[in-house]
Amino acid sequence: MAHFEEGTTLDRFLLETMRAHPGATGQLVTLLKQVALAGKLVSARVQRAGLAGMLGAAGGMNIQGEFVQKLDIYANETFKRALEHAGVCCMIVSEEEDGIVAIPEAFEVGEYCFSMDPLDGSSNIDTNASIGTIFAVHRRCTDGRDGTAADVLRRGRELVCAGYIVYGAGTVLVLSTGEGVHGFTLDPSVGEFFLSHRDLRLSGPTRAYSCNEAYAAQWDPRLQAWLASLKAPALGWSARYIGSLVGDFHRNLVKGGVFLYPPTPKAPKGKLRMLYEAQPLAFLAEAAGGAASDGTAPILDKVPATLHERTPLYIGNADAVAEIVAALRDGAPSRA
Ligand code: AHM
Ligand code: MG
Repeated sequence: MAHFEEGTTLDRFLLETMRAHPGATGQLVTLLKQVALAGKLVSARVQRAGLAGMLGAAGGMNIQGEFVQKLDIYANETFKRALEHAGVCCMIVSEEEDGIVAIPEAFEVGEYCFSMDPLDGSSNIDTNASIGTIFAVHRRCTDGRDGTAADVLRRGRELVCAGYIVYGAGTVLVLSTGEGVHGFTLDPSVGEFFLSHRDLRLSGPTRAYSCNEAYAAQWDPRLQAWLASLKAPALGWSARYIGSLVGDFHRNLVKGGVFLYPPTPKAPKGKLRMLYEAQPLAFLAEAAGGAASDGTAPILDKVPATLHERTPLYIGNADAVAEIVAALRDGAPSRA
């Protein structure tokens, strides 16, 4: 892969990466440029939403709730509009839509399938905590004009690209085509993403966990025992939970850590969705040297049966994910 200096624009990175792959049609570059465009639009709207959320809090919960809902819809519509006319997609799947979103007849179709959670963690908007867009890109495997469920209900290892845009203190786009994981920070003064996190790695021993510990009593007792075993002061673990998957994953990718969303008796498959949350983040985790599991098998080896299928998720540094899988199988390790 070409060597990129920090400060390289996203456009230059995409074009030079494409040139390094003879035979590339340019459709993926166009797709990712449209993702970046939509991300800039949503980022601008999220920044204004923070202000509106503060005003709404004084006026009552209903207005605020309605606003949050509007922002979810805005993100969904913005990403759909940005991608449907570019001639690079044959279908879109969104957390906000029950079925496949077809490309309108007025537009050309392309070879890629785009799956997304347009605004993950949107319950955090009014707290000004990080939220984000998560996306997964498949190259279609069926013929015909429109893509079908068979084009996306595949092993995560068949993804050609995955990424997210986190709207936090800054807006950062993180992506991988399988060769490293790179982050680009939006400079709002010029409206451009610049390479800011080159070759992010999930390496070294983990010392931070992210989970909603209020649910712990409902988890597998072996997982509870693993969590309890981390709390010996000498081990130096910290808990860090935003309650926004994309924000928690980003923190762990930059600083190291493991995220858990285990199943409970009431939610035997957990909460998070396989196609547009677990698979793309697992693709990034593995490309960064980390791991992702549903508790028994790597997420990337699983095939979702439906567009909105849920999965338990353990994701982050490989040592911690391996420990969790072992604890769920054999019981928690002794830290003595
Ligand atoms: P969403 O996609 O509707 O925003 O829901 C998913 C979110 C994740 O971002 C986050 O990890 C999780 O829900 C938090 O759930 P909980 O409030 O149960 O801890
Ligand atoms: Mg989500």
